[in-house]
Amino acid sequence: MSHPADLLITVAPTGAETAKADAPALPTTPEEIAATARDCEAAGAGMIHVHVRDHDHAPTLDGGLLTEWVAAIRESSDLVVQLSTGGSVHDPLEQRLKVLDAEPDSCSLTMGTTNFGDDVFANPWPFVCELYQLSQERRVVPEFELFDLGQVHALSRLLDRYGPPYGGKVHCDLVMGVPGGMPGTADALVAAVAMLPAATTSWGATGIGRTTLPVALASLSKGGHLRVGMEDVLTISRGVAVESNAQLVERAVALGRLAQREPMTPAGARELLAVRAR
Ligand code: KMH
Ligand code: ZN
Repeated sequence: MSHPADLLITVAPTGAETAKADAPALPTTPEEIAATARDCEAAGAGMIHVHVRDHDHAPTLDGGLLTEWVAAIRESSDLVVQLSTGGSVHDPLEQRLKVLDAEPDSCSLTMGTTNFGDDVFANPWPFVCELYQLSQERRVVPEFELFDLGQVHALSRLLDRYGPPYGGKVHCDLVMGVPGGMPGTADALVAAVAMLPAATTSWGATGIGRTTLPVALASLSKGGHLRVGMEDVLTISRGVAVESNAQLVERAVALGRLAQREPMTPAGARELLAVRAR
C-alpha cells in the first residue's frame, strides 16, 4: 500500500559546534557538502540546513564561502537550501544578517535568546524583527527555530506585528534537548505544539544528542516533520559513531514508514514551504 509523500526530512549535516578532528565524517568542505547533499537527497531528504566551514574546517559566515557552498549544493542536488542565520555562538549579529546575501531558499530564524551549554545563543528581539523583515524583503522563507515555550509565544507576537513570511507559509522547527532550552521529551513537544500560532502551516522537530529518538517518535506521533543530522547527534546508538548524514536520513525514512509516512521529494518540500522558484 502506498501513502502520500507527506514527511519532510531536513538534514542538518554540519552545525557549528563539532570539530572535524572529533568527527571526521562531518562535511566541512564544498566537495563534502555536495556529496552529502546528493547522498541525503537519494536517501529521502527534502531540505538541507547549512552551516559553512572555512578552509581550516572552522565555522564561518564569510560571504564568498556561503555563496560557494550554496552553489555546490545546488549543483549536486535539488534540496531546498536553508542557510543558518544562527551561525555559532560567537558570530556577531550584523554578520548573521548578511547570510541572506548568499540567496538561500530558506533561512533559520531563532525566536529568542537561549542559554546554550556554557554559552549564550543571542537573539535579542530587535535582531529577530530585523532579520524577519529582511527575509520578507529578500523573498527568503524563514524556518522559525523554537528552543523553548517563550519562543513559541514570541512567534505569535512577530506574526501579529509584521504579517506572514514571504510565500505565506509558517514553518516551525522545535529544537529540543539543548542544555538551556526545553527538554527533548514527548511532554515538552506536546506542550510546544499546542502553543504554536494558529497561522502555522507545518512544523517539525529535532532532539539534540540522546533526545534524538524520543523527539523524532513524538514528532511523528503528533503529525510533525523531522530534522536529523550530525549538527544534532553524533551517535547512531549508544557509543556508536554516526557513519554519515545519509545514515541518519535513512533511519528517519524508516521511522517515517513505520508511521505510514513517506518522505517528500525536494519538489514536495518546495511546495510545502512555498520557496521562491529559481
Ligand atoms: N549553532 C547554534 C548556536 C541555527 O542554525 O539557526 C545556533 C543554531 C541555530 O544552530
Ligand atoms: Zn543550525
